Amino acid sequence: MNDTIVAIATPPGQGAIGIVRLSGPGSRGIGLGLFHPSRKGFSDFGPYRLHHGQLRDSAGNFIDDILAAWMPGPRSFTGEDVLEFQCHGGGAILRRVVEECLLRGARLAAPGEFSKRAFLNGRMDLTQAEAIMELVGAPTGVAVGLAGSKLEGLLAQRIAELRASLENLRVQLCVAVDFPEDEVECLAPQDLQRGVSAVREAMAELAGNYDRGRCWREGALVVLAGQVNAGKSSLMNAILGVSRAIVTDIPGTTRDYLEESVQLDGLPVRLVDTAGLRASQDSVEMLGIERSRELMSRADLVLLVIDAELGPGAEDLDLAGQLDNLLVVANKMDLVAGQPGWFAEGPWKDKDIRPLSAKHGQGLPGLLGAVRSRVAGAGAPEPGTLVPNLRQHDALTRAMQELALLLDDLACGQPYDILAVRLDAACALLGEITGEITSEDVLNAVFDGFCIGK
Ligand SMILES: Nc1nc2c(ncn2[C@@H]2O[C@H](COP(=O)(O)OP(=O)(O)OP(=O)(O)O)[C@@H](O)[C@H]2O)c(=O)[nH]1
Ligand SMILES: [Mg+2]
Repeated sequence: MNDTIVAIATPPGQGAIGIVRLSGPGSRGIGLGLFHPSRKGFSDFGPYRLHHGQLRDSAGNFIDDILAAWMPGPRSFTGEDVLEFQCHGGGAILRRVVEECLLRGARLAAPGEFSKRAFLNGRMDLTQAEAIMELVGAPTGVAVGLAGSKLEGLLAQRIAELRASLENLRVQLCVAVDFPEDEVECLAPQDLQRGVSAVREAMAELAGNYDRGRCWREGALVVLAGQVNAGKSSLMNAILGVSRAIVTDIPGTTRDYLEESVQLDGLPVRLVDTAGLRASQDSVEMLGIERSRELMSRADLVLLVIDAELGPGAEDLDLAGQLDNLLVVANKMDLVAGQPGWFAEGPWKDKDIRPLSAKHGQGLPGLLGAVRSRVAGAGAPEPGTLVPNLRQHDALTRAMQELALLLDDLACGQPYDILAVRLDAACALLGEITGEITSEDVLNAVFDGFCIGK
């Protein structure tokens, strides 16, 4: 990390301002070489201030009129010397500034390299670094709040508390192992059992926020599926409020899937219309049906659209037997009088069936309410809820597994030194979440997902 990195920190396209960011020991020197101050008597960048001037190349050619912000380490984002040029926001200008920095010895930053340096220099833990990504990508205000709590370090704090509880138990175990003869206070098996169970429950609660929070963060995947001509595309259009998907009375109209984003009362949803299911010999249609099935397997919720007048077919029965995350939609209710007989038949009578007319809109608000409550349960997570991401959830789950094994071992009367190994493993997994204990692979996996300039 002895070199100086440079990147455009603002998104591509035109904007009022665009920022080029430098970090590393050469930042100041590179900046002074390019910068021509407008203030007389300027001799150097004063720290934590904005300096007005022009950037010029070595031949003295004008590049841009800018503000330079000088943030010497360690009190900077990366913990290193950081210089930012606030230029006019045009791609060619910004690329030109970066090129001039490269000519003066900087190196182009890798994706996420600024944040990685911030982490390695102890300016933030791994959960905070990940929170930057989540904050930038947040689709809704709720998602901004969830990312914000993590950026503030509240998740790291919670993990540290859990880890401290385990380490405390670990110390008491060691005392029992190391000084068995002494009269020092020794942890009784039932106290160990109680202590470990309490931490495990707290971890389970945290891990449980993952699924609920994920939908608010990334959007829930809701897939419209069912037999040909059931009215899936009509429902897609009705939900979107625009005629997005082609609707005809020809079975097999939709051949490839269509995805659109909508918000249901603040809940971000990725809504997908799929090719209708039927036995087909058409190779294109078969590929489409394969995609429909793949999407259903990943969906948070499948809306199984059934033509209420025709009733369910073999494909519908299959799906109803296979999928739990299913909401049955009885469409074309405008064509039937009263409740169709099949509602009360075997596989359907216990299902939540939503009557609808996609064509005329009756039943739509009720259906959307049901979708929202099926996907988001009790509603948006309260502000301050700590929602782990996939990586964090995975480490938590593995730590919980270690504790479950520990409790089994304890019940079998295994000696304390064996139990201590399990406690260590669980602590290490918690340390992986915040990055206190971590491998280069984990770090690369986290920071490679960032874009350049972050
Ligand atoms: N009467 C009535 N007709 C409907 C309703 N919904 C859809 N239809 C009609 O049913 C036919 C098929 O509708 P689509 O929305 O294309 O059906 P789909 O499920 O997308 O069909 P595929 O793409 O072929 O799988 C069209 O003629 C629609 O106008 C409804 O609620 N009532
Ligand atoms: Mg269709």
